[in-house]
Amino acid sequence: MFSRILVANRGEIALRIIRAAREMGIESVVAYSTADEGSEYLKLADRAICIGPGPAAQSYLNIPAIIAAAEVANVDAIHPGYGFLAENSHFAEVCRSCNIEFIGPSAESMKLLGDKVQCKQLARKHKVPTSPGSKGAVKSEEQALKIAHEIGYPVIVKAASGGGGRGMRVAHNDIALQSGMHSAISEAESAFGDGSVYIEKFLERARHVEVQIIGDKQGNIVHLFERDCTMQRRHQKLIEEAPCPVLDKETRDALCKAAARLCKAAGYYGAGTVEFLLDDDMNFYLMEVNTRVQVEHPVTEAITGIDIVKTGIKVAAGEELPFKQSDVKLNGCAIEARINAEDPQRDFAPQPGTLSRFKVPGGYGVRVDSHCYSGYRIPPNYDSMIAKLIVHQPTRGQAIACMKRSLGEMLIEPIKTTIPLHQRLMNNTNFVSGDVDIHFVERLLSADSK
Ligand code: MV4
Repeated sequence: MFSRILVANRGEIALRIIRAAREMGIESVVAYSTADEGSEYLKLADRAICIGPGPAAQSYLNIPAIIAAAEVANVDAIHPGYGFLAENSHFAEVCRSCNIEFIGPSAESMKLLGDKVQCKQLARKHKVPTSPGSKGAVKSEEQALKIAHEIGYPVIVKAASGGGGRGMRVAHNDIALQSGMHSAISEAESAFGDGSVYIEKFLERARHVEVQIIGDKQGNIVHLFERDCTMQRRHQKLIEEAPCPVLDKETRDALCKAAARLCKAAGYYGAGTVEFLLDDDMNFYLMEVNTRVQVEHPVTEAITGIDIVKTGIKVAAGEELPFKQSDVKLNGCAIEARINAEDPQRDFAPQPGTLSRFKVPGGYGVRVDSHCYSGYRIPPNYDSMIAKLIVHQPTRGQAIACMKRSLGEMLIEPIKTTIPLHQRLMNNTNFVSGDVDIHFVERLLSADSK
């Protein structure tokens, strides 16, 4: 096992990793930017090393600075958390070439799965359902129109190197497809330095359902069931829950097995997530694979009793998975609400500033993952998530009741947060009955302004 690891991230996920390391008897060294200087979570690590100024490009994305910190601290491994460098295969390669383990998959499987065209080809080869569309990258406008006429509108143009909704265009007709192709290509070129795009049938009413998987270097892959992340806005998830409330046993089994099969085919190890769209007829289609630990991993930890962060560290150190697929049992229902420092009244504008009061709920089945406290200053440089409130109860109805009670106890002052929106959603009849799709929150909010 590792003696010491570097945490190349900040905020709640840095704290999550520091805590896991401490419980495992591993020393943690946390890298931080000057914008995070003085933050309490830094004191919970064994050591904190400043890697640069506030802007992420000069600190949390600065590979030479992170490697220098890792060398100075003499760590055995680097945990990238999520965001920043977590899905950067070049970073994984650099770490390993410096004889520092990257806590995550191989650079090869990151590259393979991170390229959506290659990922989709691998999926088709292994009978993982995908939305009908181009077999590979689409090179010309004529080719795009031909495919659209074969599969029928609406279609979606996606960047091969995209993800999380970046570099996508939906088209309902030829004219929109022609302009959508051009804007998707130029957006992909400037954002990812790779202008390859592909086309598929656009599913109009679907849920976002994703499968947690974890693999070891011996080639074992286990799924930890699914999460439903349908409640999102502008590709930012708001609420995640496990299991998916509308899935039957047979579909769940097929979905989870398909995800594990795809990861096995990619030679995957570490924690990962296979994202799908699920339609009303219980058909599922691969969207993309996230080769990292995700924000919403705690709901899966709750329903399986498996610590995903600790298991990820163990497999990175070369240990075999300590459980088999048949050991993994789905227990109860868990819901996570992402508490963001945003003003819903001002189109969710970020709310940096100092928290005069930060009081979190507790009690049976309640978990709060946050690096915040009264007196904490939210820096303006990073994303606005300040806490995750996770509840776990035997049934979904009880989980919703527990979430309402917990949201009611949470006191965050003086800044605006997404708590009132969560309270509204927990009382929404469509959310409660499970009658929602990925556009639900945006439809609800746009109805407000009418
Ligand atoms: C889709 C889709 C419908 N049909 N693909 C969004 C992020 C990225 N992971 C892929 N995404 C989608 N892919 C097909 N074939 C719907 C989404 C999607 C979405 C699209 C437009 C506006 C909002 C959306 C929210 C979630 C998912």
